[in-house]
Parts: sequence; structure tokens; C-alpha cells
Amino acid sequence: MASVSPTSFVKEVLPPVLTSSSPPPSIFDGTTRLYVAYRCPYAHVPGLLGTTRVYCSSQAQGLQDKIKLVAIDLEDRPVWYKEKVYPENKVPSLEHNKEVKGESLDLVKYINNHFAGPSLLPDDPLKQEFAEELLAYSDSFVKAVYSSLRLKGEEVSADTSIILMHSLNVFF
Ligand SMILES: N[C@@H](CCC(=O)N[C@@H](CS)C(=O)NCC(=O)O)C(=O)O
Repeated sequence: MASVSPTSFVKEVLPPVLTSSSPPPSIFDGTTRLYVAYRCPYAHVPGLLGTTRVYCSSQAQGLQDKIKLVAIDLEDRPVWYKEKVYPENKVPSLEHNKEVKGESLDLVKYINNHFAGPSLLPDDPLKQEFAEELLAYSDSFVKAVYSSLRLKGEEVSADTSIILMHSLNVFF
């Protein structure tokens, strides 16, 4: 395996967070944009995971120059985001080829299929199936972990226990 010199790491300068007073980017001008939120409230843990997983996937494929990051303030969301970009009004979403798509798991696959770079999923169909199952399950797993961490003396619910036990059995 080729070694990577520490000097080859470049500190990334993240773009500023856009709020309700920020003008929209030139939507559908041919630029590929990944709309994200840097910080998400705990209530949206699956979305937080979604945002980071799509962002990390694009980074892993070396797409920093091809996909422009647009950070949205979820607490002070620009109205144009819902009206012009993504009616679901959630992040992440991806503007590509004059269309906007959402849902983090779909976006990871979309980025994998539409951009050159190291594949994010294994070639072996069986491993691919397992990877998809693992990714899909991560939403309910992380949500269960966070809801347990937020408890103040109450018992973990039966549903949460089942999700936690099942994922620990299957994936670890
Ligand atoms: N299932 C979606 C969840 C997206 C999601 O809930 N994103 C949160 C980010 S923390 C969001 O945009 N929340 C704002 C809202 O629900 O109004 C995905 O995986 O992309």
C-alpha cells in the first residue's frame, strides 16, 4: 500500500454558513452543489449522520473540486432553500445536472455511480448487499444510541433495546 506523507494533507477551508439573509447561489447554473449543515440538533441524528456520510463520501472520492459545498443554517434557514432547491427542506441534498436529489443513502450511491474516483461500495454483490444493509441500519442504530444517552434515569424502551441488541449481534 502506498504511504501518504503528512504534508499531502491540505487544511480544508469550509464555506460560510448561509442564513435567511443570505442570497441564494446561482442555482441550476451547472455547478454541482452539496447542501449540508455543519451542526444538527440531536433530534435529527439520522440526518446528521446523513449529512456527514454524504460529505465524507464525496471527500473519499476526491471530489472536493467537483462538488461545491453549501452550508445551511437549519435554525435560520434561507427560504430559497425550500422554494428553489429542495422542497423537503432537509439536508443533505445534491444539485447535479440541473436536478436536486436528497436522502443521504441514495446520495452516497448516486455520487458513487456518477463521479469518477475510488468506489465507495465493494464490487462483490454479496458484500455490496451487506454494505447497504449496514448503511441502512446505521440510522436506526445511531438514533437508538443517542436516545439512550439522553435518558435521565428512565429505562431504555423495549424498541430501543431490540434495535441495539440486534445491531450489536449482527454487525459486530
Ligand atoms: N433521511 C434523511 C434525513 C435528513 C434529515 O433529517 N436532515 C436533517 C439534518 S440534521 C434536517 O435537514 N432537518 C431539518 C428538518 O427536518 O426540518 C437523510 O438521510 O438524508
